[in-house]
Amino acid sequence: MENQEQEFKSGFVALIGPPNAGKSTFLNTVIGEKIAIVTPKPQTTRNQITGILTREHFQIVFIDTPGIHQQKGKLNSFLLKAAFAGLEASDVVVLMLDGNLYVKKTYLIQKEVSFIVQRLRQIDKPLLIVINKIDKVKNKNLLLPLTEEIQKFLPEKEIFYISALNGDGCAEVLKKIVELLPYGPMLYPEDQVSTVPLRFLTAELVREKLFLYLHKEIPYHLAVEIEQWEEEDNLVKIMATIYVSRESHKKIVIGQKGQMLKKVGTEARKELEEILGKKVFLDLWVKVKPKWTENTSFLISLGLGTSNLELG
Ligand SMILES: Nc1nc2c(ncn2[C@@H]2O[C@H](COP(=O)(O)OP(=O)(O)OP(=O)(O)O)[C@@H](O)[C@H]2O)c(=O)[nH]1
Ligand SMILES: [Mg+2]
Repeated sequence: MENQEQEFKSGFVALIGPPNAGKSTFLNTVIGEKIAIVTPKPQTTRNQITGILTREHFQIVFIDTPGIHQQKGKLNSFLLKAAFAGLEASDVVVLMLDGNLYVKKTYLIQKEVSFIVQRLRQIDKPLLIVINKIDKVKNKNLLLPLTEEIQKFLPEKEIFYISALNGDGCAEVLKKIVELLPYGPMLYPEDQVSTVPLRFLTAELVREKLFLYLHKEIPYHLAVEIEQWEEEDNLVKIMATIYVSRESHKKIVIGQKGQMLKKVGTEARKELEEILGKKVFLDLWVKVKPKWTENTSFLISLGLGTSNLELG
């Protein structure tokens, strides 16, 4: 028994990178469950989201983080804080990059990643570079110049090529992470896959559908808050508010004859029913809250940019 404990490895692994690199997709794939919402739009993730992978000899606690970018505004500064806090809390760092984006535009890497690299240089932690979306790279020869470009500013770091979408290469990344993890005890119960509370996941699922169906600036100016959560025998009654920053956005979120809100509500409800194994009654309301993205106390009340690690 003693020997077994000594061999057990555990720790936190931060998933960081520019928006839209596939961090949340990777998290869901390796955990085998949908924990983090995923959309084709950048800046989908707004909090630290944990995914826990437990096997006989290790427990990896992944911390998915908001994509790092340098846009201005209070909401963005909250997101950045959450991303860098994830980095600070981790034992191993995975820098994820969208390989398909950069094979066409290698010049972009320097611009997008230098800000992250600056931060990485300030901390002394094992770092893996993961080039994602290689299922989309038809000509694999193009990965060579991309690799050389990355090595210019991140020399001597091991580079992995994966598809988070179909799982190719993910096992090799996991194997390397386990190698780098410190020895230590199990941090969470072995059957726990996340520390994300169900209420939070519910709000996220609603936000995911809104992100999928709404365009331009609207997704970036909305937030979802769960107002009520009542459980009965085989039914969960949930009331949620969708905050938008303008009256014109409210009209679009509701849609003609309420169609958009209905579509969003139905899709989120179906997914929730599967997760909860219960019938769900989901009541969505839309409220205008002007300039909420610049309202510090409101951002705090929404729990934006924060970690849910302590809730484990
Ligand atoms: N083809 C392909 N698409 C991928 C892959 N991984 C992620 N995607 C897609 O890329 C988009 C962004 O994925 P996310 O997982 O939300 O990216 P993210 O890094 O978490 O983005 P933020 O939360 O905005 O920082 C989604 O449309 C995914 O389906 C992959 O391996 N191959
Ligand atoms: Mg994400």
